[in-house]
Amino acid sequence: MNLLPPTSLALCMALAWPLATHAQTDHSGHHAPAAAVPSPPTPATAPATAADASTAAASLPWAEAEVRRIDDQAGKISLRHGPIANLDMPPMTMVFQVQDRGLLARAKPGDRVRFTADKINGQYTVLQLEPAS
Ligand SMILES: [Cu+2]
Repeated sequence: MNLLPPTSLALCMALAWPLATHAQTDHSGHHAPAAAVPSPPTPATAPATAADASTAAASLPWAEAEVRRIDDQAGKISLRHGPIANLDMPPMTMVFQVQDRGLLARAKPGDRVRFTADKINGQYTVLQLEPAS
């Protein structure tokens, strides 16, 4: 008579604890992956191709150039440019596409400018352009 209560209590505890811990780990195990994914390297590699055009512009290194020619109709600009780090390009004179033709209004032949450029759809394209100070 004296042994029953402790035993059933111990049994109760033994059953309750594992259940409680299982329920907790199952739960957090369910939520943890979804919440943890944004911080590991996954997002860093994902934007590589998709978000190139918009997000990359902000992080591209600026290069310097002198404007040689501007073709408003074709949306092209000829630049005698310095090294372009992200394109691994040495100084040269060449023609770029311009992503936004409004940029062409900000420069005229002979102007010193600074600009960012990237290869978009196989074409060297100016993304940002402003007068060099
Ligand atoms: Cu070039």
